[in-house]
Amino acid sequence: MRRHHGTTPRTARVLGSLLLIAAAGGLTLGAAPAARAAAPVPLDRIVPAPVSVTPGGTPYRVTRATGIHVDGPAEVHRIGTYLAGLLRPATGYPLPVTDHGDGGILLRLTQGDYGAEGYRLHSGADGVTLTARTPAGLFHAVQTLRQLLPAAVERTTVQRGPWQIAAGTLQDRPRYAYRGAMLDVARHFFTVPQVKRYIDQLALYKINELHLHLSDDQGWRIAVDSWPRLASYGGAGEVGGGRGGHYTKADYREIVRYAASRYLEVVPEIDMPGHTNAALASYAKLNCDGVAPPRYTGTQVGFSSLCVSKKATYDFADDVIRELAALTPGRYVHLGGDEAHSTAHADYVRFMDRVQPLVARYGKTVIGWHQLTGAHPAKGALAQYWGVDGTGAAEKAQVAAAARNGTHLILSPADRVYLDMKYTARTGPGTKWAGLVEVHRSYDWNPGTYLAGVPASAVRGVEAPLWSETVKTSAGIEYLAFPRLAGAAELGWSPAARHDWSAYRKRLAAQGPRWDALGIHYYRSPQVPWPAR
Ligand code: TNX
Repeated sequence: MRRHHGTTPRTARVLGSLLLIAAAGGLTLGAAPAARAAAPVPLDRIVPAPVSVTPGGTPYRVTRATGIHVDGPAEVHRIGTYLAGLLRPATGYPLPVTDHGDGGILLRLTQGDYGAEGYRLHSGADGVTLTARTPAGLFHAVQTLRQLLPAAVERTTVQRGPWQIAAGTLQDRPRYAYRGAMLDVARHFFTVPQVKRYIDQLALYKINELHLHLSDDQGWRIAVDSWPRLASYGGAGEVGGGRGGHYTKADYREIVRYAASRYLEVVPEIDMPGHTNAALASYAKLNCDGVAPPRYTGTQVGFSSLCVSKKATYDFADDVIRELAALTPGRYVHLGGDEAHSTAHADYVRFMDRVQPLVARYGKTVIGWHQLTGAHPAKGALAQYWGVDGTGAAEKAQVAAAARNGTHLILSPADRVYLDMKYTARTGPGTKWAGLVEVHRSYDWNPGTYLAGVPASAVRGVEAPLWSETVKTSAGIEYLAFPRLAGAAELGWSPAARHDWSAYRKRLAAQGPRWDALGIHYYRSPQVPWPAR
C-alpha cells in the first residue's frame, strides 16, 4: 500500500492523535484536552452501518500484552494472521496469533443464526470476541474491528495509542448477497498491484464481488492460449495511445487468489457482440468482410460488432469462454451485451441464444448488462441494470418483466453508482453522460424499491462500476471511488431501516482520516463534514 510520505515520525504521531480526537468526537482540531482523545469510536460509527448495536460496559484496550486467539480451522488462523498484520505496524505490538488462550481478541466459528456473511462483535474490559458461522463472516467482523480503532491504526509506522474498542455488542449481516464493484481494465490497463490495492479498499467496506471488464474496443486484457493475438496485439494499446497491457494466466490467477483471500469473488467480463474492436483488430476472420480494423484509442462506443453469421465467431466465443471459465473458481461469466448499436436486433438475439449456452456448458452462470433482457436471458442469468432516472418507461418495463420471470437483477444505476461520473462540473476526472453525481445523490436511493414492478426478491444486490476512459492511475481510481464507493457498499449491506443521509454523512466523515492514513486520494465533497486535516 502506498502511504503518506514526507511526514516525520513525530509529526505523524501528533497528526495521528489529532485525527483520533477528530474521529472520536468530531471536536475542533487542536482545541481538545488530551483526555478527550481516549473516547473510543462508537460502535455504530462504521460504514456500512451495522444492523444493530447495544453499547455498554468498559472498552477493551489493545496493549502490548494482547494476543489474537483463533478457534476454528486453518482458515480462521489465516484471518487472525491477517488481522495481526493490519494492527502490528501502527501499534508496534507483537500480537501473537495462537490457537488457545483467553482474553485479548478471539475469532471463533460457531453454528448459529449469523447467515452466510454475518457476525457478532462483543467488546468488554477483558477482550473482544468476533463470532460467525463462516470465515467470510469473521473477515467482515475484522473490517468492523478495524474501523472501531482510531484511524491512525492504518499507518505503517508506530503511532501513539491508546487503542481502545468501544464496549458492547454489535450484530450484523448483509441485506444483499451481491455487493460489487467493477473495474474497467480495458480502457486503461491496471497492473496486478493496482488491482490488489483496489481489492483491499473494497474489502474494508465488505464488498464481496469484483467484476473485471476485461475486454473492450480499446484493449483485450486476458491471455487466451487458443487465440494468442487477442492479448499480444489486441492488448497492446489503450485510450489515449498508451501501451496498454494484459494479464497472463498466472497474473489472473494471482488476482483471483488475492481477491479470495479478501472474500471477494471475481466476475470476469468479456463484452460481446459489441465493444469488440480489440478482438476484431487482432483477427481478420472475426470480421464479416474479413478485414481487420486498426486498433482504437478513442472513447466512442457502439461502433464494433462481432460477425454474427460466421462460424469463426462461435469458435472464438467457445474458446474464450472455456479458457476463462477454467481460470474462474467463481460462479459467473459476464457476457456484456451492452450498446450493441452496430448489431441488428435480430442478430443480437441470435448471437445471445448461441453464446449463453456456452457459459452453462463450462459450468458458469451468465451475467449480462440489462440489454440482455431484450433477448432471451438464459435460465438463472442475472441482468445488470445501468439505466438512469430518465431511462424510458418501455426499457424499464422490459427489465421489470424479465425480473418477474426470474432474471434477477444487479443494480448499477448510472446516475447513482457509476463511479466514473463527475461529482460536479468542476471536479477533475470523469464523464457526465449520466449527469453530475455528488455524494448525496449517489447514496440516496433504495435498491429494494428502485425499479417499479420489480419484486424485492428479484434484486440480488448493488454494484458500483468504474469505467476508466478518464483515469489511468490508482490515485485517479480512488478520487472517483471515494467517497461514493462507501455509499454503494452501504446500500448493498445495511438494512433499509438504517438508511439515513444525515447520519451517514457523519459516519462517512469519520472515514476521511482513515483514507488519509491509508494514502487513499479521495474527493473531499462539501456535502460531508470532514474533520479538518
Ligand atoms: C456506458 S455502461 C458503457 C461503457 C462506458 C460507460 C461510461 C455500459 C454497460 N456501457 O461502455 O464506458 O458508459 O460511463
